[in-house]
Amino acid sequence: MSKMKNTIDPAVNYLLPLAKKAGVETVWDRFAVMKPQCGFGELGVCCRICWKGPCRIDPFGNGPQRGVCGADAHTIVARNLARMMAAGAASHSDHGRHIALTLLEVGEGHAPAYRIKDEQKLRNIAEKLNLAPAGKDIRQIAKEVAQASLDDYSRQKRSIPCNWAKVTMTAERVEKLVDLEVMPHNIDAVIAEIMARTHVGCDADAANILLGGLKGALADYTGMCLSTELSDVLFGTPEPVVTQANLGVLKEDAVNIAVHGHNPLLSEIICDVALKMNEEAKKAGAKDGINIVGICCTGNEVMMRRGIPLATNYLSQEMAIVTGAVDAMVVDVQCIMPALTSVAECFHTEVITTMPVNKITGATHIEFREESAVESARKIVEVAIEAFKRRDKRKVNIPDYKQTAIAGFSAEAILAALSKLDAKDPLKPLIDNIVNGNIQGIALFAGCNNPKAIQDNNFITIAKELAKNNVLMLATGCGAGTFAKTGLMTQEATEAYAGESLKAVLTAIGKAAGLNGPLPLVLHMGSCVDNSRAVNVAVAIANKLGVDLDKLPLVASAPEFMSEKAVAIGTWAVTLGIPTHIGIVPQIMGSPVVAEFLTEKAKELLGGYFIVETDPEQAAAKLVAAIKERRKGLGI
Ligand code: SF4
Ligand code: MSK
Repeated sequence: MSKMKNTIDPAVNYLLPLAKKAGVETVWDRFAVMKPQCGFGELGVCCRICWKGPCRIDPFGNGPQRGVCGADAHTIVARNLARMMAAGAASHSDHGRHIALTLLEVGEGHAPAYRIKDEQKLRNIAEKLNLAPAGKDIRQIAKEVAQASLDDYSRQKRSIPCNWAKVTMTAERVEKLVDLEVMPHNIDAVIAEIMARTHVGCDADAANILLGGLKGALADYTGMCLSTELSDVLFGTPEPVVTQANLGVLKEDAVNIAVHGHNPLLSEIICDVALKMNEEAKKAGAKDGINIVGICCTGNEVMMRRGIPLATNYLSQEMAIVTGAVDAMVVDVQCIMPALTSVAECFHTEVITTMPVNKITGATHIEFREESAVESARKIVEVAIEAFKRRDKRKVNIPDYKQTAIAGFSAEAILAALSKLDAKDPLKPLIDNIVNGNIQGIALFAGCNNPKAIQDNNFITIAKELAKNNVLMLATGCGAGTFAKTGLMTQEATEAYAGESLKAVLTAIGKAAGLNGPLPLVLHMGSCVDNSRAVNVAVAIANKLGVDLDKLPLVASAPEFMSEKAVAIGTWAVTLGIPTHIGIVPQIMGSPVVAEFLTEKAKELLGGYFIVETDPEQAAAKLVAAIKERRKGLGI
């Protein structure tokens, strides 16, 4: 039997044999020895919620059909799933809280490392949140916006929806979600409610638990919206920028610092400080000074705002260290493999953790605090320079693979490009082209990599197929990393893969916007939290057409997802009315009730629904069919 390929990334394929030779264990090695993975876990029918368990339900009906307390497969699967949504919401929303608190500090005149970079955006947000910003001092507005955002973590009145959820959806969707009682009033309370209702002896009705889960997913959405928008205020709203992606962006003659994780509060300051420490790096023998590169979503954050090259995405983070050229890998929160420190043992790389809630055994911990951000960043860069001095040149193997990538298509940047075609009504050219069929629909690619799929392959296969079918594509997270690494975020990719009518539209917009050719085939919208940017665009279109999101020819796909955050994102996409494809079999199949709820009942209730398809070609066909169905519904 032939072994399944691990990846289609040429840089990773170059490095894997070197890792093996050096005795470095990778994510793929660990995945291989984990197989066969537990069948009960795969189906979601294992319960460890109390210590009368663990209990597991026999999926074939021969063994136990209830846990010791009497919970059946449906209850167990629904509880496990809802808890994943709560964890996803907690992660994104904690990130959001961190940003909102920093904005408050800036408004109060503390946190000297930060400032308001996009005043206009702050004013627009204040308008949106009905804070009457006219005539107010910008720092006062910052305080009020921060406070209105933090209210979404503390409101006790259940009848008042979260500010950010309410102002970022269509009015019809808000009403629907309020009626269904899934609209969050307080992010933290909703997460706590999920944990409470899934405690032993509580909610045992699968559908009711799932509704609780939807509320948790919407809490995730809320945290994500405020996180994205307030990050733009502090660090600037992304605009298109040309950069490069894949491990070939590492430089042999530079101190290479990889920033990895999610929160721009840290990486932005490191970038600022590193610029000023180039001379110190040169004195240490690095003739090219300091080279910052990004990994995962921190990579997306600094790529779209600063044009910092992206080294790689989730699954190949260890490979960055295997190049032997990374002097420091600086991590904050989420999606950081604990294995990094073991890989680093074979090299000179310093893995530096920075957050009090995120330490890794074997890493150097340099705590990062907003009030002393510059000092921490300086210390981190100094450690990287010291590590560079210890670098073993014989171990350096930088793969000669990198691609051009155009990043930074925020909703504002897309509207700005469109306004060159119609200054008064920027959405009109886009909507006209959707209505006349030149653009058949819009697809948002999101989510991670997962060793259960060949790395990057699902993303690329589906995208090429959708391009042929004239679907406009947006991407975030590690999916965006995939497209950046593989050259699909370029004008050349549009020429090569877009269907004729899509190509004509992308060319018309690109030329009007002053590019010497079309827009890239896949538009880079940012990190995981930036999925809300795609919702901004979709809601603007829906409002203009006078319909809700569940009528638009809009689909989402997370073809290689793995994280709890991705579970939450996929679920809020469905809850907002979007058909959402997942390319990894979800751990819910042990309950036909849960599976049916998410793939069928959700459609009746919310308009959105999950499409589960592991074959990328079939998945593309199903996404195109979903778009066609929506077009038919609109009579276009
Ligand atoms: Fe078993 Fe019920 Fe405890 Fe779950 S909650 S471990 S099913 S006894
Ligand atoms: S980092 S959640 S692997 S997208 Fe946002 Fe990538 Fe998924 Fe993490």
